[in-house]
Amino acid sequence: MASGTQLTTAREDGLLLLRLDRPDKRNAIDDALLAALGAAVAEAGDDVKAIVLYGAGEHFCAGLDLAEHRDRAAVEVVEHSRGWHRTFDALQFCGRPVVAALHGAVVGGGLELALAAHVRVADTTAFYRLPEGRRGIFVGGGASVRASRVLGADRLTEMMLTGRTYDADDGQRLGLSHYLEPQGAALARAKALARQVAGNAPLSNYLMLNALARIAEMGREDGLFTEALAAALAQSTDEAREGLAAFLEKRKAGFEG
Ligand code: 1HE
Repeated sequence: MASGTQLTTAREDGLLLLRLDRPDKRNAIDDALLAALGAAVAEAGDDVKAIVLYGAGEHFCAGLDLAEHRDRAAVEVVEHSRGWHRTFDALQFCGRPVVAALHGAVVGGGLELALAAHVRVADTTAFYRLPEGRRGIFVGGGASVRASRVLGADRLTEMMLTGRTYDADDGQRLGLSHYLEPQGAALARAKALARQVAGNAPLSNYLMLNALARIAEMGREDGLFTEALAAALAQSTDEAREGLAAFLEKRKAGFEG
């Protein structure tokens, strides 16, 4: 287990565990924590098959560290926000499945971070809020894009205008989480799902992680054409032959990589 000042990393079978580790500050993200997250993702070696992201203490993450928030010129705010975008994009498109375990506050930039994960497992203590609109600021960590894709721009607008809180059941219903577990059980489920997903065929996983989000941004014709190319890539591999043979032979597929 390696402990930076704010992010603790550990390895467990092919999983890289990333724990936001500022529980006294509700895991608020300051520049150092953002940099540590980016570095941990960039330095993950080929032996990392999946990433599990979670928070220490009672909450997943309280978003931007407001103590570090100071008067910035507009151009500095743009640069700061673009830094969050780069880091969360690097996580989303790191080529490995990212599974987030959510509990307590999943708030502001914490929700933006969670939405960069591919699989989200919440426990019953999780709640979701975007308080930016009530604090006189705006989202800057990707919510306009990622939360809009999940909630729709209409619901996102209302959520930000009123600063309402969605509880764990709401979050599950709305797609902010994909799984809802009893209190304290999200991390174990997240690890189990990460192991399961990491066992898929590598190219098939790569395409799910990289092609689907991009195809969703394309026009219909381009999307369908790109899908056909991705299908051709996946279906002409040994892994596809193994996956289909395993189904027909009623056995578990064994993928390499
Ligand atoms: C913080 C932060 C923070 C807590 N930055 N220090 N995010 C927010 O507006 C959310 C602000 N936080 C909260 O609403 C609450 O803290 C929680 C609901 C998350 C948790 O409540 P609670 O009662 O468990 O904790 P607390 O007593 O409010 O806070 C405990 C300590 O954490 C306290 O510090 P202390 O030194 O007085 O003990 C808080 O100041 C500190 N703390 N949250 C700094 N966010 C790229 S743009 C992204 C834009 C945003 O994310 S804006 C949304 C920011």
